[in-house]
Amino acid sequence: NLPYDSYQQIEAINNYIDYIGATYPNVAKVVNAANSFEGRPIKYLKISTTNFEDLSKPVIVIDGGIHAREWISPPTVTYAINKLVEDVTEPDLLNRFDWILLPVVNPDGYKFTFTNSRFWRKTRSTDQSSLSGFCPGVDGNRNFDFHFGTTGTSSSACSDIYPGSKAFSEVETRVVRDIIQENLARIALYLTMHSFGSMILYPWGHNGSFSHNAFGLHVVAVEMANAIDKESLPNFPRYIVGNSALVLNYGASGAAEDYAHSVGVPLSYTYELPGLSGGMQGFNLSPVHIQQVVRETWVGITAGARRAGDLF
Ligand code: 0X9
Ligand code: ZN
Repeated sequence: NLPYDSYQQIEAINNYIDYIGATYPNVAKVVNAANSFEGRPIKYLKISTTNFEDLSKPVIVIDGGIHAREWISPPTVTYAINKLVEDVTEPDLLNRFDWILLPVVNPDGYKFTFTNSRFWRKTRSTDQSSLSGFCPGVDGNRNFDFHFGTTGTSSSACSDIYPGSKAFSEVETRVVRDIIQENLARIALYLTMHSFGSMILYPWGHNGSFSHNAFGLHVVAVEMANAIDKESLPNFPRYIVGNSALVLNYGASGAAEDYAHSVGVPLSYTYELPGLSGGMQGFNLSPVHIQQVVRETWVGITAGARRAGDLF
């Protein structure tokens, strides 16, 4: 198991994924999906109690670490791995679903926040075709192919919300796209973990309009938030749920949760995990809170999974 009293380097997270795959080959399979722009492996786990060719169960997909500085995100995904494989207290969730768990979508950016710049957000790619300067990096959560580059973006490559030269210009977002596409017919629930703000957000985030499944999205969001709040602490803010653009007061196009929903995932959410302070320090949640956040978030995931399974 990984420690949850400190933030882990990318190498430790990758070693943990490999360790799980090697130690529990009957339930967990490591996929080395691609190498990042700088050549780091982008690894995820497929967790299934039947064989990996059996395509009969609904799938739950959870990713983290698309935004590099949001350090509380990857541990919520590795903790889900722990609870499904090493410390199984809810075997029904393991038996009923196949799980795809990708703790760090953006390993280059994540590494950079440890070595160079704590509040780096984007990937680390350099795009020769960019006319707007020589700044590295694309905002992964603007790079998906849904109303690409229309709202909440900047055409300046130096901006933190630069969407890239085109949709899926980044190998990191293509990994998420391919997971969604490969499992499309079976994905009951997609969660993408961010920070911060204690929010559960659903489509459409590009413009604040409501999807055909808005009631379903809202009901399951309430279920998850309520489950989390029951596990929460007095010094933590209550969760807020709602349409991404309306809750955040900004539309943002090309986001993962909108993309997944647009291609057919019925229940698709962005979690904004707790930050406990404002400004940039919200990304710097003290390590003393990791344990609490991963535990309560797991309870939210379990509530969402059960409800998604019933509705699927
Ligand atoms: O702006 C984002 O990408 C997310 N917030 S963050 O502070 N983690 O960067 C919110 C994304 C909300 N979803 C959509 N706009 N679809
Ligand atoms: Zn984010």
